[in-house]
Amino acid sequence: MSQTITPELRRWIIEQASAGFTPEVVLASMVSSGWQESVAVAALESTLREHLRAQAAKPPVVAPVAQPEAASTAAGVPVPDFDLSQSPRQIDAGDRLVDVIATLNHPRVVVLGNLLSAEECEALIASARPHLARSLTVETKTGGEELNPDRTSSGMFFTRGQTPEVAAVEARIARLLNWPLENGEGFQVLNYKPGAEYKPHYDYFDPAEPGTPTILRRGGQRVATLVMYLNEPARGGGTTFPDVGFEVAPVRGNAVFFSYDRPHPSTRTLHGGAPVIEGEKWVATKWLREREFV
Ligand code: PD2
Ligand code: ZN
Repeated sequence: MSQTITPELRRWIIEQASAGFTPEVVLASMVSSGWQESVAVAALESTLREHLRAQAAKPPVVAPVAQPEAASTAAGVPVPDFDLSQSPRQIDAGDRLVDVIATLNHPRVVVLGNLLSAEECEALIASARPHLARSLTVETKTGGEELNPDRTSSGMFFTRGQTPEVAAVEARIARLLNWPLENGEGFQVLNYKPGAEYKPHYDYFDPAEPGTPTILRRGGQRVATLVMYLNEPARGGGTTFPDVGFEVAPVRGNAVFFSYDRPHPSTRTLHGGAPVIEGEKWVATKWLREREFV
């Protein structure tokens, strides 16, 4: 029997988390009222993730002061990266030569050209398009959820290996980064119409948020992001890194990679999707976890 994750359920999950119930308690309560555990875990994870995003998009109430010592000075975890020790112009992905366009060390950012062929970009868009659903955002004043056409993109998730193109690109990424394919989440495809944007945020899960322990059970923290551009908006839609005044133009087949060895702003990986001004924007995002993502 299939069970549907309704807006009411999402609202209830956020209320429970805001009231201080741990994800385990919320999960147990859902299971005891008849939810399949796998559906309940998926509902918890996606709802709390959206909630984190909306929270991250809020302007800070006070200017950040000193960050906790341990978080900024302790050794970080291993993260994926490309072998760029010899400053190669191109790197061999096995089935394709990929261009190295630009690199930055802090934050660690690598811009790649020609990671995907035009045909792969088209195929990913075509197989994602029928499954797009508008992202929900949390209305910051009321805590309720609403659709905001100016500020949200539409999205969908592929599972790993779901289509031949997904499988080929995943294998390419695993080889380039020397990071196990199993440690990757399925691609998320986002479509932005004119006016849509993705406010600056961090991709790691905030350790202080109540839903984070549940999310981390599926493969640990996110440690890197690869945003792949599937088309080219005529104006706008760049990926921005506000801490360092850096912006990557969305060029079909290109990608921007960035890594974060700890879930902390000291990584300088605050990033956003600038508003699309003309045309539309399609991206596929790959998030890499510390361990196997199950
Ligand atoms: O579409 C983008 O440029 C973008 C910007 C920030 C995507 C993401 N974050 C993401 O998918 O996390
Ligand atoms: Zn992001």
